[in-house]
Amino acid sequence: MFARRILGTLLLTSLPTAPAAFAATVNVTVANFTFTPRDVTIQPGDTVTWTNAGGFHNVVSDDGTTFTNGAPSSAAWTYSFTFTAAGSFPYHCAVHGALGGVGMSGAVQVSVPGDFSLDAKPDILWRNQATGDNVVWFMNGTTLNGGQVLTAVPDTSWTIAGTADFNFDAKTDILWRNQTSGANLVWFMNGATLASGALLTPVADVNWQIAATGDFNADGSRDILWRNQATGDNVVWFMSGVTLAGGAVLPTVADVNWRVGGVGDFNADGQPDILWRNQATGDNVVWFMNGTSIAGGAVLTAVADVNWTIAGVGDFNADGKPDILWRNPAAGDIVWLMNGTAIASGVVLPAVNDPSWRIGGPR
Ligand SMILES: [Ca+2]
Ligand SMILES: [Ca+2]
Ligand SMILES: [Ca+2]
Ligand SMILES: [Ca+2]
Ligand SMILES: [Cu+2]
Repeated sequence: MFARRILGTLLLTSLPTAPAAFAATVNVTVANFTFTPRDVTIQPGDTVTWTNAGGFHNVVSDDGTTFTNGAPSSAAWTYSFTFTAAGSFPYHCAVHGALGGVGMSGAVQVSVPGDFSLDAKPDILWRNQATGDNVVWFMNGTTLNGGQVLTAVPDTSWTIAGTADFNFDAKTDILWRNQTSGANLVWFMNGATLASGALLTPVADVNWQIAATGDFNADGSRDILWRNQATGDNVVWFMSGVTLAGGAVLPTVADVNWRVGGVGDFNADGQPDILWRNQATGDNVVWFMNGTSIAGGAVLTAVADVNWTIAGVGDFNADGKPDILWRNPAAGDIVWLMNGTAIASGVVLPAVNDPSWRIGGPR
């Protein structure tokens, strides 16, 4: 039924011409014998721009070939490089640093959020909220291509709240929130293997839920979007790795039927936008963000059947445009491959009818 409606929408809608993909830019300041921020985590297609704010410096990748701005200079130079491939790209200043993180050095980590198989494609992370089992589906685009059982977390107070790189190693980590104690935790992952972890600042009021993650202030650290499901308040935590470094209050959405479905750059301006779904009306809306300010918005195709929830946002077909993952335990799950805010096509995934299985990412 739902799939048929998607097809109908596809056939009846002439797709608008999408803007050229314009990915995010992260700025690094070069001054005081330091690159600031030293570590950044970005997605394929994103750009890093270095600006010399004082001193005799340059930028050269440790491998000597991927990128360099040329000879050291005390001019007020600016240099940009767009990272198309996933991976770790350490770099240094040839005058004041050296290979391997010595002296004046930094690193750019490029990864696809929600990628646990390290193929630069988002996978689907599942948690069973009845048993505490966790499983990742390795996806090849929208095709299920194997999977792996992760460490179980029998305490079902823990929910999976996000999937992104929080420790600057170009590998997606798992953000957890305990909906009883208010504790927050990141599992640092090595692919689909738990390597270590870190506690984040707790939030005792469990009306606050982690809605999604995204780099809202373009500093190369993934930030955390919170929504209070009692008051409708919305807040972004600006993170520095796993350290809370600041925050911003977003407009309140008092009607708590509106849930955040995910974060992605739906208008291709390089800034993460916020996808909303109203679980009473079935309406879907995107806020186009300028940092943490609303700069505009768009209405997406409504899905009147509120048994459908938005389970994640990720670029499943690697075209640089965020796609939308829908879950309905009664029907089977669907990926909307998006062209901006228009549905380009819909793909039906293998059905998981047990509603205890929740999708934890990509988000
Ligand atoms: Ca990581
Ligand atoms: Ca950030
Ligand atoms: Ca945007
Ligand atoms: Ca896509
Ligand atoms: Cu230098």
